[in-house]
Amino acid sequence: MLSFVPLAGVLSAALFAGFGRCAPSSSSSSQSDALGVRGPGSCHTPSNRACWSTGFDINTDYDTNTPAGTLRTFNWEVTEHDNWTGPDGRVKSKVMLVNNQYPGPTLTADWGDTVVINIKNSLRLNGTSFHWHGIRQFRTNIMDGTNGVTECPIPPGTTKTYKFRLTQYGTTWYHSHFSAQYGNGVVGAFVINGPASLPYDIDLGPYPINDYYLKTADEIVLDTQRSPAPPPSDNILFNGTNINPAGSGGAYSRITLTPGKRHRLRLINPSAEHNYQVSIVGHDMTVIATDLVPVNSYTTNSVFLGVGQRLDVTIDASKTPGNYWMNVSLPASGLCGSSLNPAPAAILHYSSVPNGIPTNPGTPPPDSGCRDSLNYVPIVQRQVSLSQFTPGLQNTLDVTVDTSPLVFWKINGTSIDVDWDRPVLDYVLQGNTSYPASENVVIVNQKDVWTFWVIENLSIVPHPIHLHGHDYLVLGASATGAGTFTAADKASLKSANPTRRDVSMLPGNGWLVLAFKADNPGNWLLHCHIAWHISGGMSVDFLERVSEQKAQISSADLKAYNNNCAAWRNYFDHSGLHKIDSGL
Ligand SMILES: *[C@@H]1O[C@H](CO)[C@@H](O)[C@H](O)[C@H]1NC(C)=O
Ligand SMILES: *[C@@H]1O[C@H](CO)[C@@H](O)[C@H](O)[C@H]1NC(C)=O
Ligand SMILES: *[C@@H]1O[C@H](CO)[C@@H](O)[C@H](O)[C@H]1NC(C)=O
Ligand SMILES: *[C@@H]1O[C@H](CO)[C@@H](O)[C@H](O)[C@H]1NC(C)=O
Ligand SMILES: *[C@@H]1O[C@H](CO)[C@@H](O)[C@H](O)[C@H]1NC(C)=O
Ligand SMILES: *[C@@H]1O[C@H](CO)[C@@H](O)[C@H](O)[C@H]1NC(C)=O
Ligand SMILES: CC(=O)N[C@H]1CO[C@H](CO)[C@@H](O)[C@@H]1O
Ligand SMILES: [Cu+2]
Repeated sequence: MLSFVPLAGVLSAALFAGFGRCAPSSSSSSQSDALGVRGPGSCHTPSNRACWSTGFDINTDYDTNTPAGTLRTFNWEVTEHDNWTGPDGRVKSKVMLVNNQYPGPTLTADWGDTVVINIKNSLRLNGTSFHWHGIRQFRTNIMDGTNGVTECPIPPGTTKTYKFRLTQYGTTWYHSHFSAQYGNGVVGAFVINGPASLPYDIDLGPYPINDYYLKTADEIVLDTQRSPAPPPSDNILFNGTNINPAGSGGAYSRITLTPGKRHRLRLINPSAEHNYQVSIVGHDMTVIATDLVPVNSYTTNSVFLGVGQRLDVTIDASKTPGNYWMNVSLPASGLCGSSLNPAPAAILHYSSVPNGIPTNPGTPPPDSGCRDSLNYVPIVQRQVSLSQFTPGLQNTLDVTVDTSPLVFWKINGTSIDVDWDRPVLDYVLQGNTSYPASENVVIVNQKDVWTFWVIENLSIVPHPIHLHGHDYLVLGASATGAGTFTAADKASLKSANPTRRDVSMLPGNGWLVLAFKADNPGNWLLHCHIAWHISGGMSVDFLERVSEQKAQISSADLKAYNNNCAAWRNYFDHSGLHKIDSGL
């Protein structure tokens, strides 16, 4: 884990810190800091996290400016394990792990770096494919890792290389997009160091909090095909660990705070299903980034994280030194997840006192009703003109669910069902516009304009809606039960620098209106991030600027793509195995 050496107490220095441009200095973006990490210039200090390197700081428009970076290579192997004793002390019949770790290794790099990740698939039967959640993949759609869309799955026994540039910075994660495989453990954190909107002393690193099941993801997929009600989780893990609620093992996650210092914690929700609220007894959190978008600091006593979302927060160790609970609470409706752990928690421990079990239970935060906050204000601003938004059939995507004979989640009347053997990219490369209905494509041809989308929920279940290849503007979301979007609702939308991120909640029986700019040719999924829902078909595929896609693929990437597809077809078509869900 990376942590910056605390050079100065920022709790007082914070008063003087603005978002000022970096002063010119002789440092370059390849300079080393005290820990030997390449990237930040000498200006990126605890009292001035807003600065990164000469010419690059928190105000830099990262969609158009990227610092020079370095090349970093990672070699990972995905393996399968039976009767694996998990972190909460109980045995799982099967897991799939990256480099034998759960969660998988953290991918750490700097803003502007190019990363190369070689994935060796050593699973027994399953293919795999690695998606880099929230990464813009600017003009590198072929590296998006969505099998059946941008690539064929990687067959067992082979290696595939992903290579892309990090134009954004902050906290994200990666996961398999091969059916619900990430629920078996093929998941990890992804940290891109860069400037921050608030000074802090210590970076505590990524902190995933996720639902955890003793059944395999493959078993739960079958269960949720028969009945749409998801199973309760067996536990909720904090940073990969917890005691188990049966009291038969495991250990609490302990976060160590240094008294008097400000800490940055990178919260990630890599769950299969749970959307939850996080609070810390006696302590506020200050949000400084929503997904990969830095925001004006926003102090609150609890935060909501839907599946796939990240919030970078700072925590001041300014209270009486002691041990404090960090709690997760699920909405009382049960529609956003339920757990057999009735009081999931971790411990915040001040380093100046002995470890211990906290005694103050604190007060539960208000029930979020499974709605996320739209109060976050991005530092690099975007705005749209609502006069360019005419709600209608051409931009409305309705979500419905069929429950008989099996459960299918649909968007715009169709459950996506990708063809692992023939990704959508094949059609694009061949100039074949006869896309099968089962690919659920939505054509976006206009160049560099803002496109507006109304997602309407015709189900009572809230859904975390994720878009690949773009951060989107959250123009508005209704109250729960508000029904469909009407012309009158347009007046309630926020068009001037609204919250921007890559996952936002669609309220139950309500609507979500979002906008993204058609500035990145590619095939990009918009899907519910509940593993059981996308497995059941809840996705569309935006075919963005199809005519420009082929030209942006290098001949080496094209060759690797075709070789991998040939190897996959050779494997799967003779394996006797069958795809049992959408494939995503
Ligand atoms: C896993 O444990 C089960 C039940 O104890 C046993 O039947 C099975 O053979 C074990 N599998 C392996 C691969 O060890
Ligand atoms: C994936 O692996 C699991 C566990 O071995 C197996 O049950 C399942 O059939 C496999 N699915 C595919 C499509 O390969
Ligand atoms: C999370 O776990 C990792 C691996 O055990 C550890 O290195 C890291 O310090 C933990 N993070 C926090 C914030 O405690
Ligand atoms: C926090 O978790 C602890 C341990 O499970 C529990 O005793 C306490 O009631 C919880 N507090 C809140 C506010 O949820
Ligand atoms: C285009 O794809 C469709 C569906 O796979 C196929 O039937 C058709 O033959 C293809 N057209 C051409 C010209 O290759
Ligand atoms: C929804 O599907 C219909 C065909 O069933 C199609 O005509 C329409 O364009 C689709 N909507 C969008 C927004 O693509
Ligand atoms: C707003 C809206 O259309 N709500 C619908 C949600 O879905 C249920 C069941 O499909 C319908 O009964 C509601 O009318
Ligand atoms: Cu969903």
